[in-house]
Amino acid sequence: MSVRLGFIGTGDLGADHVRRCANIMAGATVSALYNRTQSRAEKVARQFAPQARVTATPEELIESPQVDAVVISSASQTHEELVLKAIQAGKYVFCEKPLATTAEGCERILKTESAIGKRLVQVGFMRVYDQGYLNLKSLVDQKAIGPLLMAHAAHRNPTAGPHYTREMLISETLIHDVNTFHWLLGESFTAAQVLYPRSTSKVDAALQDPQLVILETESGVLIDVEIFVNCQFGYDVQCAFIGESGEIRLPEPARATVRRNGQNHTPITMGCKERFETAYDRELQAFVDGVTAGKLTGPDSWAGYVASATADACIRAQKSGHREDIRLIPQPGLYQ
Ligand code: ISE
Repeated sequence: MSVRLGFIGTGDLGADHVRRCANIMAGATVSALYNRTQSRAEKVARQFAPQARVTATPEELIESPQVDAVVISSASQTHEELVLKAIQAGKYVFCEKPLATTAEGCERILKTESAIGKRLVQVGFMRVYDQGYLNLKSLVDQKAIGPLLMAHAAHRNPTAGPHYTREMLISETLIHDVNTFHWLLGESFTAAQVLYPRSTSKVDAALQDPQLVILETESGVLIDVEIFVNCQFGYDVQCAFIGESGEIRLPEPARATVRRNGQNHTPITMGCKERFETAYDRELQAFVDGVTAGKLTGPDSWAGYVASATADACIRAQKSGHREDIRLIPQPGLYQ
C-alpha cells in the first residue's frame, strides 16, 4: 500500500518535500497539492508530480478521499488551524515547526488529539534524524562524560530576508535548538533569558542580530545558544556538552578537506536544506512508515508544545530584559 500524501504549502521547503516524496521516498505518492498562490502549486506539480491534483482550498485537500495524510509547510500562522482540521478529519499530519505560534495554540492541538485518543501529529523537527545529533544523543544517554553541567550551541544562517523580525529569531530559528535540547536531555526548561550583544551592521539594528539565549533545565544544566541569522559566512550549527569528565561535540558535516594554494580548508554548508538533507529525507520517511504502521514515532505534539512554550518565554525575556520562568501544563497521558 502506498500512502497518498497531500501537501499544503509548496514554497521552498514544501516543494522540496514534494520532490523527496516523488523521487526518493518509499511507500508514498504525491496525491494533492495546495498553495495560497495556486500557480506555484501547479508549477511544483508539473515539475514533480503531474498526476497530483491541485486543490482550490486547503480544506478540499484535507477532506479529499484521495489523501491519506497531510504534510503542512505553509506559513507558521496557518499551522494550528490546519493541523486541527486534519486531525478532526481523522488524517495523520506532518507539520513543519512551529506546531502553532503560541503555547496556547499547541494546547488546543494537545486537547483535540488527546480526545481522539491516538497520535496523529508529527512535528518537523528534523535534527532528531541527523546522524551527528544521533551520535551525540547516544553518548549523552550512555553518560559518556558523567553528569552534564552545561551546553554551548550556535545556530547561524548566512542571511535572513528583510521580513525577519526580532521575535522570529526565537519563534522560527531558536525553536529548533529548544527542541533539540529537550530531546537530547529528556527534560524540559525552567527559565530563559535573552542577552543582546552588539548588533551586526549588515542589517537594520532593530533586528538585534545576533542574540544570546540562556536556558535553564529542570536538572540545572545551563545552555547558551547564539542565534545569528545574518552571519554571512554559512549555515552553521554547533552544539557541545560539558560534563564532569569531558566534552561531547556535534561533528561537522562530512565534507572533503581541500589543500590548495597554501591553504587547507573544509567547505561550510550554506543552507538548512543542504546541511540537513538526509535528516529531512529520514523524517518524512519515518512519517510515512508511521502512517503505514498506524503508529507515529517522530517528534509529537507534546514536543511541539514544549518548544512553543519555551519560545514564548524567550520572547517575554526579549521584551523584559529579565530572566523569565517557564511553566508547562501537565503532560497528557497520550504522550507519556
Ligand atoms: C529557519 O527559520 C528554519 O525554519 C530552518 O528549519 C532552520 O534550519 C533555519 O536555521 C531557520 O533559521
